[in-house]
Amino acid sequence: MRVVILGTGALGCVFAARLAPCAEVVMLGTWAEGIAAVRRDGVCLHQQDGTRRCVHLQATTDPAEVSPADVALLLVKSYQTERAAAWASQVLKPDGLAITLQNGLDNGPKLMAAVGPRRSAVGVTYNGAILLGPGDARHTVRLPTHIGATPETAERVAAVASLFTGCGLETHVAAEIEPILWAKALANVAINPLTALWRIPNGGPLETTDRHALLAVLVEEAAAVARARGIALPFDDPVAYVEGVCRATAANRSSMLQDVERGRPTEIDSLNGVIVAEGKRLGVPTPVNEVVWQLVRGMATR
Ligand code: KPL
Repeated sequence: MRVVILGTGALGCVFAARLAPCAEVVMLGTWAEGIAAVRRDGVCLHQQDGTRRCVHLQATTDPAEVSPADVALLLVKSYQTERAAAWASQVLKPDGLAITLQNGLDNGPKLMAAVGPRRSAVGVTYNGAILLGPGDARHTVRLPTHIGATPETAERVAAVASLFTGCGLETHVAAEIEPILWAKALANVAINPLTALWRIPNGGPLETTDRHALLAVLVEEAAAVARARGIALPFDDPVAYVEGVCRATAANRSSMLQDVERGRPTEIDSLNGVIVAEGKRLGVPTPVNEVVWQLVRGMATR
């Protein structure tokens, strides 16, 4: 199977390095330094035992150099989805499948618009990683991935899930992806901005009652929006669920904290921004999400 990974960030490196022994993997991205490093040294992963393993594979900034692919995996930042989706449609075989595993609530429709519903799938990954340098990452959180299937995509999604699982990236096929997507988003709308604003790891929001109180309000507002949309969340207590994500990923630095530390734009518009917009549309108040959204938007980027 030829798998094109769109994105050279932390998770792009993790998926590329882990899938390379089982599939023909190509990394496609716009970050010239990241692509150059992979071409030179391979994509490198720091293991939990302290060793570092590099895998050589094709890496390019030019979609025209990529042979038609069975799978295009979107792991770019949510504000880069349109361009990545256009590239996916350029590199995919007519019966290929483009899968978004990105953070955010607005990637699926953008992907579908570019490649068509028969060639797109929405997924959710709980894997976490830290980018240490161009083409160099540490896989910090090893948790499952879920990919949504429709009757039209079921066979291809099952093949991808079995490939990923066989390569050590536990992946499940989901008949209903929306509840899983929203569940993860509830964690992201609280953990990501709070860890980025306070510069703390994922376990930090549970450390004081003040921090926890803000986490709980963010989650409750977002859960109210999800329920108003008719999403059947896969738990009764959203705050307890997000506390569990904080504990399971306690030492990880969230992707938004890593973005802020690098002076890069964040995914806040696709997270709290969507909660605020959906809240307005559905008549659900989201004042705390709105303030946090503006606070993160106001942070300086280089
Ligand atoms: O998805 C994440 C992220 O950092 O973006 C969590 C679940 C918070 C793990 O770090």
